[in-house]
Amino acid sequence: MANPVSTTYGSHSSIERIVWTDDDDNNQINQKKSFAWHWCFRCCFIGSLVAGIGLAIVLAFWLTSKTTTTTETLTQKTTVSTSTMSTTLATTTTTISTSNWLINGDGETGSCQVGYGITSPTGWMYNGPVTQIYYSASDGDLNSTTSGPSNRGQCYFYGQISNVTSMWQYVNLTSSINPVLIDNQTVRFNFSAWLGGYYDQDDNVQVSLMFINQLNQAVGSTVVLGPVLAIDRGNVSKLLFRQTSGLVPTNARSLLVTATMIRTAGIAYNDGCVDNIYLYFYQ
Ligand SMILES: [Ca+2]
Ligand SMILES: [Ca+2]
Repeated sequence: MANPVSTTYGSHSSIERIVWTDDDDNNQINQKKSFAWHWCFRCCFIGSLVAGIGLAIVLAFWLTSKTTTTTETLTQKTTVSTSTMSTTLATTTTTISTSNWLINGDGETGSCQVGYGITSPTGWMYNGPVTQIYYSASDGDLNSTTSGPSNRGQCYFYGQISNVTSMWQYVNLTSSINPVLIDNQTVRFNFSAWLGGYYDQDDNVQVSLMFINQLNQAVGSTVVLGPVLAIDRGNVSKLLFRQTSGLVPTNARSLLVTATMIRTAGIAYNDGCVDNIYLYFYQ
C-alpha cells in the first residue's frame, strides 16, 4: 500500500522480465529447431547424394555386365550359325563322281599284247610279267566271244609267265570328296571286277581294296574280290562278275587297289584273268 506504483512498477518489470525470459526461451527453442532442421536437411541431402552415387555405380556395373553377356551370347550365336552353314554347305554342294576312279581299270588305255610277249599294264604300278593283252591275241586265254562283260572292249589283264604277279594303284580320295563327309560316315563305295581263268585250272585273280588314313596306315577292313576258281566257271574259260559295296571307313583319305594273279596249275602260264576293275563312290 505504501508504494503501490513502485510495487506495481516492480511487478510490471517482473512481468516484463518474465515475458522477455519467455521470448528468449522461445527464440532459443526456435533457433534449436531451426538448427536441427538445418542439419536434418543437410544430412538427408548428403545421404540422398551418397545413396544416389552408390545406386549409379551399381547400375553402371550391372549395365556393363549385361552388355558383356549380350555380346558374348551374340558371338556364340554367330559362331554356331557359321559352323552350321559350313556343315550344310559341305553336305549339299559336294558331288561325287560315279565314273571309274581307277586309271585304265578296263585295260583299254595304252598298248596291248598281240602274241606271246609281255606288255605291262598302262597306268598301273606292277611287279612281274603281268600283261595287258588283246582278246584276239593268239596266246591268250579268252577271246571276243568268251562269256564275260558285254562292254569288254579290246583287252584284258592276265598273269603271263609267272607264279605270282601283280599290279596296283593308289587313289587320293580327298581330291574330290570332302573328308567331313567320309568321317560322318555318309560316303559309300562300289567295287567290282570281272574275274576268271582258263579251262579247268584254278589259276586265279584276287582284286583288293584297302583304305588308308593320313598317317599312311590301313583303316577299316580290306575288301577282296575273288578268287573265281575252275569250279565256279564250270571248268570253262570265262570271266564272272564280282561286286561288293560298303561304307568308306572314318579317317580314310586315300586307297590302294591291287590285282594279284596266282598260278596253281601248269609250269608256264599264269592264267589268272581280269577285266573292268571298277571303283566308284556315292552318298
Ligand atoms: Ca577291257
Ligand atoms: Ca596255268
